[in-house]
Amino acid sequence: MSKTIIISNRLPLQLKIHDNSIETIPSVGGLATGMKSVHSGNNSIWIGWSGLTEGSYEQSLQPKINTALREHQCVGVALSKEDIDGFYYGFSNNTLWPLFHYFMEYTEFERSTWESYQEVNQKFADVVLDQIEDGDTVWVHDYQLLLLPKLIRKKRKNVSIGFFLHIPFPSYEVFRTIPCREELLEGILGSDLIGFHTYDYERHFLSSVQRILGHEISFNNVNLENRVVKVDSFPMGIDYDKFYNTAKFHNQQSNKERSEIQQEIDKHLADTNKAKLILSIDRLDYTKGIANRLRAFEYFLEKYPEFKGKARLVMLAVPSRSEVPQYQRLKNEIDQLVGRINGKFAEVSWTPIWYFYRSLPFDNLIDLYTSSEVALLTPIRDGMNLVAKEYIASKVDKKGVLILSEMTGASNEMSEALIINPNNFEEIADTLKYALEMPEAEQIKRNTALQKRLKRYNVEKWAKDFMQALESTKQVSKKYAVQ
Ligand code: ADQ
Repeated sequence: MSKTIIISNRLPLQLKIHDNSIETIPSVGGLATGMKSVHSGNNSIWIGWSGLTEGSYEQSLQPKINTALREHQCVGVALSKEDIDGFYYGFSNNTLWPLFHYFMEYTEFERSTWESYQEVNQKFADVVLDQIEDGDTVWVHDYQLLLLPKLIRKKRKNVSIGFFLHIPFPSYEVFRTIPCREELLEGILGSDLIGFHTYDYERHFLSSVQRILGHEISFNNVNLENRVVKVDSFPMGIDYDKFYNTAKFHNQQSNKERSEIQQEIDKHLADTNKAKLILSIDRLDYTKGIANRLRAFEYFLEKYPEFKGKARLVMLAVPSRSEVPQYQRLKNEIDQLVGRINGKFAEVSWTPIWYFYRSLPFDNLIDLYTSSEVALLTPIRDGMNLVAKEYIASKVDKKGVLILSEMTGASNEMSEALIINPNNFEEIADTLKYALEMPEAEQIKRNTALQKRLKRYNVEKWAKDFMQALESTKQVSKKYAVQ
């Protein structure tokens, strides 16, 4: 019986070693949730790195680790610290991540990290080839594994391969600057189906394929000598019911049952002079436009001083890639900006910014979503941005205003939000004023339309649509085989 193999850089669980035993903590992230319908029963396996580098634990524990992974239908790819430095921090996050997000000034190209990227993609391929059989279906995820589809296809002709990119695909003019552009495109083209969050990313990819490799494109198909590769957009959704139902449950909880953070928020809301809360949540990453957002908020308070004491920015930044100097510099910049703005505007009874630099448990995240009148999300570039969708899904009473950067994939599907250019401080300041004063009836009207769409196109539907499209490419391949 044929099976499905999901492959991502990280496995959907975390491993913890306690003396002689292994604890597995399943991930609750969007991808793991979305894959539930695909990664279920005994008919699928998930291949990826476990998060433990070779040599960081006793070798005698390896059989136990393998067994623990097997219980979750997972198979680990063994990576050394050098692999992680070169492949992950190096080529993936110092070359591909900034380039694909149009941060060309941050993009480094080093032969050694490119070599490490090729070696690690080969390591993934070796594990996959060990597991795969004719007739199986493979779904490869994201920018760390761009070479993998071709490496699998080279050895296995009779399998279906899908690839999905979670970040933007840049325009041809940007993509062409990378020295290994042919190898990257050929790597992805090992697939039968290639998926992006938006139609724009799809067009950019097709344009690069045509102009760099010279392949013929018809509609959204790439015609290779002996195969057709289908390219399409699949905007990723969220687990809508989980956010909506948890928010509903929190609204019904008694005071005693409420989390510490919610009790603090309750105290704040009980204050008759309460300031409205403007929420922002992201990983601390330069693509998310956090520094821009702070400067725009500062400008807003200068332009509309009547909001001093009446509005407050609640900014949650999740530590991310904190070993990379670029990210450390960004953290310093943000610390300074928050300090400067708070120092400049604070009053005895009001501080303009509440800044949290940490990861919060899911329940606290929901509390923040439900308690904020406005969400201000200003990425400079973002493949999709799930926070925007989660904020709207958590608004059980349909009240709340989403301000969203036009540079996110999510803005394409969320036209009822207030869409802004993250570099235009004038526009952000005016939009913030508009959002804080928006009548409730307008909020409800906008959010009713947004929620309807998000509920229908949830993450499960996203995974199902992709798998169905991959299945239908098999028919096309068969036709080619006959001709
Ligand atoms: P990310 O860049 O990580 O994902 P995003 O889509 O916003 O960005 O997802 C972040 C996730 O982390 C959300 O589900 C959110 O709930 C969670 N999260 C954020 N802050 C948190 C906190 N403080 N504590 C706990 N959880 C927190 C990449 C791409 C995106 C794309 C996704 C999915 O960069 O563009 O939308 O993959 O494809």
